[in-house]
Amino acid sequence: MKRLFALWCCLLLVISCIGGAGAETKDVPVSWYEVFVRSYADSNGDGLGDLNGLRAKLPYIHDMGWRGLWLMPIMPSPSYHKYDVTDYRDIDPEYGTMEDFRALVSEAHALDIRVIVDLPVNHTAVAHPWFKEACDALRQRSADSEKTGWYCFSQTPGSKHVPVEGTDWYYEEQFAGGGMPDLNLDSESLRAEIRDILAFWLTDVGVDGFRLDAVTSYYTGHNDQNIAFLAWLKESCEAIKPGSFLVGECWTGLNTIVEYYDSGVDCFFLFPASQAEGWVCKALLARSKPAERFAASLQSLYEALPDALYAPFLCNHDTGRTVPALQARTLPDRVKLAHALVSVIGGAAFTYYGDEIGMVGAGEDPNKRLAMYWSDEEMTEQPPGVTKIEYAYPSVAEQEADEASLLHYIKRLNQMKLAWPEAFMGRAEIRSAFGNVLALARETADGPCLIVANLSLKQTEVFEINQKQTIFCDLETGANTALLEDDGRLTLPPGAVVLLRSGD
Ligand SMILES: [Ca+2]
Ligand SMILES: [Ca+2]
Repeated sequence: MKRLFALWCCLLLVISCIGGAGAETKDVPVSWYEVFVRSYADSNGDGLGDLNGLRAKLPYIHDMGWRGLWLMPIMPSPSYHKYDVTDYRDIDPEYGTMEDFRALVSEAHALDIRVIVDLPVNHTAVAHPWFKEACDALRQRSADSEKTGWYCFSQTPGSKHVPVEGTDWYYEEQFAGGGMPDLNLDSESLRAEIRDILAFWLTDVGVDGFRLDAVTSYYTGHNDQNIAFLAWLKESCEAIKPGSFLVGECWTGLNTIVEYYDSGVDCFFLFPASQAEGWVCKALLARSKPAERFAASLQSLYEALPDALYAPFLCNHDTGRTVPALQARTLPDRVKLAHALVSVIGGAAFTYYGDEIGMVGAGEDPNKRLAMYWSDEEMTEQPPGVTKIEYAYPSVAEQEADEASLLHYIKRLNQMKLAWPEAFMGRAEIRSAFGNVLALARETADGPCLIVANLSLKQTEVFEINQKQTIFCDLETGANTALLEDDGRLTLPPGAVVLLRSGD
């Protein structure tokens, strides 16, 4: 075991010259929280989560250690999920008013929490006035309506084409059956409108950026055009409000995600690390060599995108929840470790609401968007269309009363990251990956750090650490704590993640 860290000291000198993530990422929060407002917290007793309900939970979010907040769409929409917008400059009445939202943003900022909103501009709702005006113009055969140029109309039928009633025209709809006509993002006048919408939210309302929905569908099958449009979005936001944060949903493999970073958009969700088939779950469910497996995945990321801001996550509103993916209904320690490994990857790590208490849900979309389980007394209505309502782990109230709970673990994880954010930002050097133990090094402004993780739920071997290292922070899934002895031997309890720094 001694060989693992034999070169530790001299290698540190090497990485101190390489450096970490770019300076521009330094201010980006390392811990983000995704919220589906409808299922989160209800303030007015109508059963639906709303902005004032969420605002009342900001102290909880802050106390849990999240410093970034992504709200799924809050603009007016006929659907429960609101990814089909009818007005890009307002708040859905189910969620409250623009004044409610301004108050939410203001209070979040006072708590040092950044707020980004979902921006679905691949498509609108069929009920959007733009689309109605466009269809009316087609029916009246008035070719001069500006709005007909804002959608992808065609007179050729196709698998993604839906007839426009009363005409011989079709509209393109990439998300079939949703009543969501695709916008024609080549239209100069539509781009001017989108730019105004960006300015409205960034400058007038004061949000900190956007989560960009369905970026591979802007121009389906044409990554180059998608990337060019994203570059235009990023440049527009920078011109409006420098430092605006953009994260894109590019639901593809690593090679394609790498290409999308050419757009200049701050980051793209790291789908290859997420879900049951992703890096984290695969490593933790492996029969052997979890550290080698996980390290190989990390190495592929660090080589492909050495200087990027990453956006790792385990699950979101479109994917199955983490607990079922990990086969961990009775294994909270495995869930804890999975959350830690997401953060170990480095970057702006996103947690989906409810994952901090091990909520479950898979299959139909509404099952993945269940009411936040605050307590048996405090919950919103379930989303329409839900086919399975199940809570495998205790409520927030119960977990708050239990120091050993998943909730308290997530809180400690976020606190560890807040104490030394740079230790969890950007590319790392893989020091060692052997059996169950992974060791990663990062250079930070406060000196080099070493993260050592036990990827198994067994008490581990003892490893040798350079004697100038001290434990900065340690995170355990159970009651036993990591032990660094004077002779440099480090003992790692089950699932332990230890952050070390150079001794003074
Ligand atoms: Ca409500
Ligand atoms: Ca499209």
